[in-house]
Amino acid sequence: MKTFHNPHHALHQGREEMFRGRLVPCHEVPARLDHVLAELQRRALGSLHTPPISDAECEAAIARVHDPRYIRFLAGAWDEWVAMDPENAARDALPSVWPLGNKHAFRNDALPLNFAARLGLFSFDSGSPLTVGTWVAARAGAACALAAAREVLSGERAAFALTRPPGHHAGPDFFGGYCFLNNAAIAAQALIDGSVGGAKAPRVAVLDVDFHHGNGTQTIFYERPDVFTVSLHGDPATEYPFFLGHADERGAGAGTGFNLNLPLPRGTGFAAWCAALDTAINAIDHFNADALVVPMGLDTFEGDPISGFTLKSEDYETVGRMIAAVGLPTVFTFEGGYAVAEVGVNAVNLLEGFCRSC
Ligand code: OKP
Ligand code: ZN
Repeated sequence: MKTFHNPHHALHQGREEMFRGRLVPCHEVPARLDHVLAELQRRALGSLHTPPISDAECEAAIARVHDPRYIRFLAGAWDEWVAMDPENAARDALPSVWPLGNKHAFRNDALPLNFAARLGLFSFDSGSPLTVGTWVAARAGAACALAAAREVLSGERAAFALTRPPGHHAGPDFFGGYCFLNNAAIAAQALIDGSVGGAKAPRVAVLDVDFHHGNGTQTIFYERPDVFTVSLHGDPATEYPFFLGHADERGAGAGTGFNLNLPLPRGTGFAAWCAALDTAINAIDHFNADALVVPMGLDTFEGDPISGFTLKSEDYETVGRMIAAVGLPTVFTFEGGYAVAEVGVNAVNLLEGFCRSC
């Protein structure tokens, strides 16, 4: 299996996030990816590559998923931020004001001139600092996702997009939850669009195993019958991102029946988590997908500092085997996992479990 890793990931390095009423050091740090890369090398699992994708190809793939207005904002945000005040170069831009979606409350159709207002319009939390290298890092991450999708279109069984910032919380026109571009959605759309000798995967399943609900991916594909989005996650009644991820969200319009949420209570252990994974896999089998995208979060780990499940390091190998048993060409994208010292072992355990049984 090839891993496409993001050579620019460390250009995105947030200083602080708003967390329980204080600014605290960011949980989503460059060392996370470095640990995964080091563990892949140590265990010689597959081969490591930087994505062989041009900026133009990459931006075309991003534009298949994200709104032009949002992409323009994201690409220019840092320069705007610094142009307002040269001292901003030493600070990250953190959103702090948002238009509610409530009827007759605030408008989101008029694009404000004010930068802080646009930062809020295009985001949903104050945990996701925008930094000097956010756009370059996120764009290179999308290239990893596209490269992994192409690898699978060329007939390979699987590929891994090892990138940060993560992606599954990013929607068509918003960032949040440490995510700016939805790498899993970009991979899914690239599989559907096809290329590499004309190969296509017209039906794609997304199996999100991160602790947090993949709200961005759900939103992007909510009205589409060609992408079956499935997420197992902490119950949004108590867990981030709180406002989406309930079991009754089944898709809308032509997409009705093509979203499945399996919320689980805080404290869920491996046996109950596995039972939910089984349910997810059965539903995916029934959908008859041509390819699978797995937003791979390792924050279900017992030692994760911001999450609430209790999976152990050795459990991830079983998870990998179960995902392999789906029998589909598979793209993995790196998502959460904030027990930094363990995230490499946990990620590679999962991938090794997958590779061993296919
Ligand atoms: C990202 B991924 C809000 C901060 C709350 C955000 C968690 C994002 C997780 N002020 N924490 O799904 O691992
Ligand atoms: Zn997460």
